[in-house]
Amino acid sequence: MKETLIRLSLIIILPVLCGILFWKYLPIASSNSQDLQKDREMAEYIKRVTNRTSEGLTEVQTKNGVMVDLQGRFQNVFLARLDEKERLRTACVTDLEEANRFFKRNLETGQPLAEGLNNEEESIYEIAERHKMSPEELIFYKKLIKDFQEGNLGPTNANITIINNDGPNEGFNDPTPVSPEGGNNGTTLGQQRLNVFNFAAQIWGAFLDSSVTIQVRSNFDPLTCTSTSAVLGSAGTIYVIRDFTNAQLTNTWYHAALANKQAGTDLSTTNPDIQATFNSSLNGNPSCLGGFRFYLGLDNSTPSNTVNLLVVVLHELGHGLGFSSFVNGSTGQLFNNLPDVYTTFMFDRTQNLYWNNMTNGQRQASATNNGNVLWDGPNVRIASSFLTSGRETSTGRVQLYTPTTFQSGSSISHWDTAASPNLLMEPFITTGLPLTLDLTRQQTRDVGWYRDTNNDLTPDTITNVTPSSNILAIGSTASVTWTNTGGFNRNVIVELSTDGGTTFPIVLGSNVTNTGSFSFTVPNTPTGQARIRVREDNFVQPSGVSSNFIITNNSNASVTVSGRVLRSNGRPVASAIIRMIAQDGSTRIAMTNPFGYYRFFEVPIGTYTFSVTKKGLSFQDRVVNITEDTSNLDFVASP
Ligand SMILES: [Ca+2]
Ligand SMILES: [Ca+2]
Ligand SMILES: [Ca+2]
Ligand SMILES: [Ca+2]
Repeated sequence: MKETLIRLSLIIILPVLCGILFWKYLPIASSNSQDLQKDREMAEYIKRVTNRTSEGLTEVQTKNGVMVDLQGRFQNVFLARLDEKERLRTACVTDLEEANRFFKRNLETGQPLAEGLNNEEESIYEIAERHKMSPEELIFYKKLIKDFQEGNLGPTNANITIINNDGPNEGFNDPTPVSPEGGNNGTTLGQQRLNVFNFAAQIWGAFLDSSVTIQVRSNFDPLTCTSTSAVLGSAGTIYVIRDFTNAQLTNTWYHAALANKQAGTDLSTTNPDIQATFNSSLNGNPSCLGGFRFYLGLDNSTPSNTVNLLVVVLHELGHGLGFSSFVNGSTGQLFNNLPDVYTTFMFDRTQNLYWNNMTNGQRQASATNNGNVLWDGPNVRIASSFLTSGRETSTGRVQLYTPTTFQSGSSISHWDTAASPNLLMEPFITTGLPLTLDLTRQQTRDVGWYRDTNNDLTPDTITNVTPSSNILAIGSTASVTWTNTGGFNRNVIVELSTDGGTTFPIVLGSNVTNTGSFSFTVPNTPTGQARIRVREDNFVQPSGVSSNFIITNNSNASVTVSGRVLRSNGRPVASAIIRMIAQDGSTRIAMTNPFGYYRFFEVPIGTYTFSVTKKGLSFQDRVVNITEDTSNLDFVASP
């Protein structure tokens, strides 16, 4: 498919979480006392707002718990400067030392930091900023590259093998000597190309689970080029398949690698799964894309006049693994009159229909319904909130690329260019894409790359989610434990519901290391219907939910419980026996008066089973969380 290179101007969006300081200074020593005075003011400010001690702060007991005013401390500070070429540089820092490094001088003394400067960390800020990554992300990828070079990248749950399909002395076998760049230590052009492919395979392989090796038949060949445009490469599944053993959907086409995963076996031993072909002409020759070449570094630092091969390969592998539809968008016809798994998640909000339920004419119209065709998969929906555009806010669905003029190869099988921040699977490769596979990971999970750490064809699960007590006091430290099955060990998000599990709006901890337990401070959300959910961070499954428990601010208090016992016709029942059974089995008994009323005094906060008996009548037992005075706990006899 044709890819177009678009150079975007750099737009800096400062995260709102950070305080913003703009200090227009060149990174040189302060040359006069006035500048030094301003530097010292800034240093004072940074020290104050990044102060991470509670010394001198006061605890105040309020009606809702113990409160500490942080007095402006514990903030992150976003700094900006113009560099030697008057380009904007920004960095989010957490202490004065980082700020000094960013400005390349000691703000308190004016001394340049050329000597003591940690160039490595300095460049992390610069590179991270330029590529719209956080320094943490950049450090993560630097480590990934190091591990790759040392051959110990992991965990790898799916093996992706690059099959070198080139002839002697060309493509992956091109013997032209090259210098190392961006962590790629291959000594020939061919080796470096192969290293990029293998690195992309490792990044995808570290995310996906499959017991079947994914085979990518790969070539570098001379492809179309003009002085202003070029085909970078193309890739796709080598075959589609349906109704195989364990297929999640019947009568539905699947990409080869995904089908093999679900089947647990290589469904075509004669065929690899994905074909990838890239343009060997993009080599700096001015007649091909104005002299651009592929950047073969692994560090996502794309020099000018280059195209980042790693990003393009990650993108193309994404298509081959499941990010593509097999519908003929210009006619609306399904592939052999049956849907493919991708189309079952395509939703047209104008027609209010999924693509697999449309007529050819409806699909044809939908293919150019710009901005109104959405990916509707649960994993994408739960993880898409980082997008500031290209997303339906109310549902989390994400727009697919359906421009008003149908573009064969680009339309349908990409995210909409409206998505921001830019996504790996947008149709145009832009600089600054992270290597995280962003929402593509959720998309692959939606189409059926379920988490299966031990590759036994049984999805991983989380069970036995249990809080440390059935009654948690607001402001206290509590914990939750859970059991991972199938070897599941990815980071989790721990969320709280206050409505019995209908919604989980409170995040207790995100990106939590999966040790099977997690401690947290009980938030100020009194409820008798608290539940904790533990799930893979950023994904719907694996997931486990606790039973209801109580969050209260008066756990030592006791309350009054009262109500009425009635016949099914609404008339009162006198002399009915109400048993209130605590979780430790202790039981208290009350009897209704002639008007059907009963009452328990001095009931400790807790969970109780209520059981009502009266000769000739039958009542359902009820389990109730008692968190406050309760006056209308009524029981009505079964008719
Ligand atoms: Ca070739
Ligand atoms: Ca095969
Ligand atoms: Ca975009
Ligand atoms: Ca499993």
